[in-house]
Amino acid sequence: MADLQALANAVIKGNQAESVRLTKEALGEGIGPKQVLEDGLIAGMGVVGVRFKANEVYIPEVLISARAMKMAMEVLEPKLAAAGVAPLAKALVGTVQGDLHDIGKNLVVMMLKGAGFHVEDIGVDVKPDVFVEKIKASNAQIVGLSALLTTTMPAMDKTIAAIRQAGLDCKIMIGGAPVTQIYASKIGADGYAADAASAVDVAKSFLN
Ligand code: B1M
Repeated sequence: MADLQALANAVIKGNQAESVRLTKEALGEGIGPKQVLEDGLIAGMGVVGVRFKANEVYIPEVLISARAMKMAMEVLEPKLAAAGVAPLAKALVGTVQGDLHDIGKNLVVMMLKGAGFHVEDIGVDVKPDVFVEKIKASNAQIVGLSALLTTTMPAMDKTIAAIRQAGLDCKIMIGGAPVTQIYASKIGADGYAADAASAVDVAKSFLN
């Protein structure tokens, strides 16, 4: 009998083979893909997020768990689509113009995916008009901007202005080492997250 707690534990431990095996086993036994996702994979990544925030695990462990989740998702995704299971929301995440740092942004992408969001990663050095174009194309409800340089923080301001100017109906969250809640409020962002796990909390708060 498939054990979704064991699947969650496999994700927590970052055990790719076991995550894939248990996902296949659960589906094979007729457990619905939504339940496998929520009680297995998302439950596991949720624990990783809580431990990361509490400094009980660090970036390498998060990356390893996210990799295990990704492998299992490859098995699960077609079944979710066939069952008509919708993601929590569509999110689009990028590093702003002039900035090439992407390690933190990639973590945010992984944690959001791990929490059940559909995420489009539009890369680094993204110009404001490209954000606008991609949001229009994807209908993303949540947009995440990352910046690691004090010199690229103003690009966040410009990007938010361009998104608002285009009249797009989306919530915008920002983050990155030099960014603060004070700055987020100043430039009109809807939310700020200090780390990748908190980015999930902020994204979920936008859903209410
Ligand atoms: Co750069 N760099 N770098 N660098 N680099 C810093 C950021 C710096 C602090 C180093 C230093 O001087 N001590 C400094 C910035 C100083 C400043 O602006 N105040 C700096 C500089 C100056 C530069 C260059 C200008 C150096 C040069 O060429 N003279 C240059 C700029 C290039 C450019 O972007 N145009 C540059 C280049 C690079 C590399 C390419 C070599 C490389 C980036 C590789 C890559 O990302 N693929 C690099 C790196 C690795 C760093 C350090 C060492 C590490 C950054 C990192 O990945 N941290 C960094 C010094 C440091 O932090 N110790 C430094 C780990 C990552 C997980 O953390 O990105 O903060 P972080 O993400 C966190 C949170 O911030 C948050 O969640 C993440 C995880 O919890 N978060 C979000 C991030 N984005 C978020 C978005 C959200 C929410 C939360 O919502 C959407």
